[in-house]
Amino acid sequence: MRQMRLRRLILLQVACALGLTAYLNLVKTSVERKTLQKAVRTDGNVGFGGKWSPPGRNLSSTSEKVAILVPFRDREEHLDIFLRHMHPFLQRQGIDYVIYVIEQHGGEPMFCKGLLYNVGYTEALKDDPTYDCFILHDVDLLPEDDRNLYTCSKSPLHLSVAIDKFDYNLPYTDLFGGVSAITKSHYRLLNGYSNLFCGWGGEDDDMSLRLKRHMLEISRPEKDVARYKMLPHNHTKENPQRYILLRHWLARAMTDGLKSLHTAGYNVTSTSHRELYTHILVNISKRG
Ligand code: NGS
Repeated sequence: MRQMRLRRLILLQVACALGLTAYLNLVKTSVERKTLQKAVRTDGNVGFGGKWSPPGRNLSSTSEKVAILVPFRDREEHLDIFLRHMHPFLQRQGIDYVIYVIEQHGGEPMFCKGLLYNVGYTEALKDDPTYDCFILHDVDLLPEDDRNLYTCSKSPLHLSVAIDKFDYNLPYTDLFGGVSAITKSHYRLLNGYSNLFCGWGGEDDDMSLRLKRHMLEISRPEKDVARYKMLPHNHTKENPQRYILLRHWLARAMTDGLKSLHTAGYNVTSTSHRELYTHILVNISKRG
């Protein structure tokens, strides 16, 4: 209490020196900072399984339901930072969301991100068929600006436009990797991701070609809003097959994806509701 009075007194003294406009700005900043601190502590409001809805939302509400899909393997320290950053961020935006972490285990040594997205999409819809929007999210990317809204639009959205690793510049126009938002119907129309890309690189470029095929243009928020910090990590093993796979993308686009998921050599080991996320554990057997 004493501290608050002291802070108000200091603010008033500064106000005399700076004038009324500057004083109002100072108060605004101080209020915003407090709101932020409060929001950072909202983890406690997250429902089991990493679910949250804006207060006052009821069953008849028409607001969009968003599933955040995060493919994952062996990056516990990233996941922890990611979850503690994302829950307050999404709640400040008033998004009705659930975070799904789709974890790979089993005999396949390479990380199969596209397949994990397809499994995440399918399992999330089993969990709740009313999702309208899917956010495809790397675990090592943290959004920096609350104005970068995690909702879907008519066109597929590429949200991670400006990453610190690339000096906040987009590396190339067709990039769809990192963080993207896509509606349920577009994801189905595109036949999801290819299941064949295991190891770093290419699965997002293959998806980008699928978008082109369906004349779906990638939309992007402004560069000064769509800013991300990338958590440091060792380079993931590259996929040596990626350029060969990309060369034949069109021949695979209709079949390889959601439609061939049942033959993709995986099974869901368990689905559990953890404190800050819904965990989908996926066994992927070694590819031929
Ligand atoms: C391209 C990769 C994409 C990747 C992008 C950015 O070269 O899959 O770099 O990567 N394409 C191929 O390898 C064919 S990043 O440094 O952000 O991980 O998304």
